[in-house]
Amino acid sequence: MLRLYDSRLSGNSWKVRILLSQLGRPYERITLDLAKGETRTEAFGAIGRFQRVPVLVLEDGRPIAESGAILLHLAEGTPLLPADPYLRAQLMGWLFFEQADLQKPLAIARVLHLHGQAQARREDIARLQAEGYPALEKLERWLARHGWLVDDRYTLADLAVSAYVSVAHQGGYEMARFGAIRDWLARVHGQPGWVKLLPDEAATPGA
Ligand SMILES: N[C@@H](CCC(=O)N[C@@H](CS)C(=O)NCC(=O)O)C(=O)O
Repeated sequence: MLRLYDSRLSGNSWKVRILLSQLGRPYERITLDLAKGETRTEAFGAIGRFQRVPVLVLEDGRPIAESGAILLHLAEGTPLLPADPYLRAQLMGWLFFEQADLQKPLAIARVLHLHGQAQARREDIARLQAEGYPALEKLERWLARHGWLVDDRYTLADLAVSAYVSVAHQGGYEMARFGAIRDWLARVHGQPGWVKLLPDEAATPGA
């Protein structure tokens, strides 16, 4: 059976859990405690070379690190990953944009808020938001003109990009100004098999 190493609040791992659910793939979930340094052990380093979650271990024991790599591997041959090379390039463009421009400013601001450091680290959060807002604005501009990120339908790009955007408000981002993003998130969250990050969490910001 597939084995997923994740952590309770990891948005990158959440992407993989959404995809596994949408593909109906059973898996064993091993939730590490980041605060206890469980990703830093030698044993975990032997499985995940970057010592971060998510890591997926395939049925034959081979591990895959990096959420984007895991998503692409799992989605191969499914409608979530177009076969057409141009559409795939478009899709990967969104995955790279998410990792390069969007994920860190959203994720780190969120972690600081969740760890009660919003006041003490407000200058860091302001710097992160100064990076995060322009990326959100680019996403908003695209979504104001398109229903989906690629191919006019729900794909891996929507799944991957939406994860941290869904929880951006937890990092102090004011999301009310992003109407097209809000409507897109509602469409993404309504996809069959989509799962919440935490069972008791509201699906859509503000909901
Ligand atoms: N680019 C990586 C980022 C992975 C990442 O940042 N993982 C975080 C949790 S979301 C983690 O394991 N942090 C623990 C650490 O860095 O020690 C991916 O997309 O998988």
